[in-house]
Amino acid sequence: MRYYEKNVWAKLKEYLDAYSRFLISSHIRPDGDAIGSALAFKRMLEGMGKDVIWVMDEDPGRMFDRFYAAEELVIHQPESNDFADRDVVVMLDAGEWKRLGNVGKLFENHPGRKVCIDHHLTSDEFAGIRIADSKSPSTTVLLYRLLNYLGLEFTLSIAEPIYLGLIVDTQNFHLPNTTEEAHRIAVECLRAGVKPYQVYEPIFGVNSFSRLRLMAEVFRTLEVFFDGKVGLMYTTLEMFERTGAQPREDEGFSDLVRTVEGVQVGIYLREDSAGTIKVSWRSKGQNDVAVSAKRFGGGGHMRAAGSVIDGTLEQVRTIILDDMEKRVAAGEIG
Ligand SMILES: [Mn+2]
Repeated sequence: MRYYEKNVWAKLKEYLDAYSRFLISSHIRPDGDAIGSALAFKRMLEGMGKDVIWVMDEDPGRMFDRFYAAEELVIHQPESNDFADRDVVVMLDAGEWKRLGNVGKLFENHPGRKVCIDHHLTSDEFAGIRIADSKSPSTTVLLYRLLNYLGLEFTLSIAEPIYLGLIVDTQNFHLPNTTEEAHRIAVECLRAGVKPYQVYEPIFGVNSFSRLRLMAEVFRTLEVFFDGKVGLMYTTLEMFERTGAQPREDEGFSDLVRTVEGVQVGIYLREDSAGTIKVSWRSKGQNDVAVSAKRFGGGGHMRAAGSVIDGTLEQVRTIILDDMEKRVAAGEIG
């Protein structure tokens, strides 16, 4: 553990010692790290005798079924949940309230203490504790560090969600964010009883028929620009309808654009609703796409960032490509 973290862990421990009712959440369209960090944190706190409610803005989807029991999660109903009795609200794997969807508004206005544990570059300012390490491969790695700091037992029920966050955010230990620590924690997870195949299979080993049909559609839209340095593809509402794909079945499409030979920045646009486009940037090497995402009101990491932009697909495609054209010309992308 790096020494600078001792202070923040000590501050967090003060909260853990002083309070007993926690409300935790992680980002919308949750991935393995969002689910894994919430579950690991919840179970760690429960092991300490705390009362923890895990709330999400939406159902995480079937692919995460094996990782938690239905009663461990509350899906937020803005009309009926206010969680006023909670002492502390904790945002995991997200740095900005808006990344929690409607839960974010609830957290931002909540009278309780506020905590954020995250590894993204962008974050909201708020009074409370912010534990953010953008060099950490996953948020679950931060929770492993916390567990060690607190001297808690590394049980299978905590190890499995930590491993889940690790394999999803490093894409099975191959992205540049994969560190020695990531591998060391993986070893500890296996020692605690995690079966890698059982975690891998529901996440990476299964494609629905409708997802593969959607994939056939999205590849038809693939284009490259600026001497092949930038790749772009998109999906429309109509494609989802035609293929029967569910909203989350385009997971990983943005990463596929980046695999095109020569492409430095891969962009994936998804029409979320008429007039709202989700943009995902993925890059290689030193190409920083968080810069572009921030320019359009979004955020993320250097090599993986996103934003939601109002406009038609054609309008958003034009402004995103304009930005790329300027950045390629300025030597920022290449
Ligand atoms: Mn993450």
